[in-house]
Amino acid sequence: MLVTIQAQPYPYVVPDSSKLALVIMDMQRDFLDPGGFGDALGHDVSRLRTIVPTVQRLQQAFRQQGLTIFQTVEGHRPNLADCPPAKLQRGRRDLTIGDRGPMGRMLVLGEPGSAIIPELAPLPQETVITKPGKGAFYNTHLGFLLQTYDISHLILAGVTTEVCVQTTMRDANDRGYECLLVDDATESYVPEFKQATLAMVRAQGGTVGWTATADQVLAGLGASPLSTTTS
Ligand code: C5J
Repeated sequence: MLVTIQAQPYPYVVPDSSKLALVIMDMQRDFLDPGGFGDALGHDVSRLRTIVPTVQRLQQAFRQQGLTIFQTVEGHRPNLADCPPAKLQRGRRDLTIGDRGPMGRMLVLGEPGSAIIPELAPLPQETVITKPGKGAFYNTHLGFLLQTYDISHLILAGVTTEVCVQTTMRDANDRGYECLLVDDATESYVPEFKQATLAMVRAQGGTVGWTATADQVLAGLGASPLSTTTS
């Protein structure tokens, strides 16, 4: 099915919906819940929660249409062997990566804080990419999976807009993927950073790609813009 989404800076066209994937980034407790990594960095984590219903609507629409969904989780092995010293030393406050907080060791895979929030829990057949870096391609098999599934178009959602989402979108763009960032399904701890990222993405005729609202994406997919989920 041809998909046309009314986007900025101009319509985003997908020749066939089978080539489209939704990539939901890092909607994990460490970034969204009090006591997690985002909180330890001194951020107001409640800002990120505001997008959950919108991301759910996208997730539900993709599921209903049988389209591909990936989720990502930022996290490290328990021995932190995949965490470069430069990352470990950065942003040090009272607690940092690997330290024990109320949700277990921060940004360590398998700990309660690394889990995707229950509202967006993946289905067993959906792929979760664990990544040690900000971008979803670095040291992961996302590129391999996209090639395997013959995906060429990525719709991005999740957190945080200017860090993991933007890093992934720029990298995907360089790899030849056509990327659209859903502006009300991504959020940042710093509102100005989100707005700047959206502006940068669509500047110069779409340097990095497109932006659109969730309603515009759902309309393009022929899904009801008002659909909600109860889970
Ligand atoms: C950060 C992320 N901000 N998911 N990670 O460290 O954006």
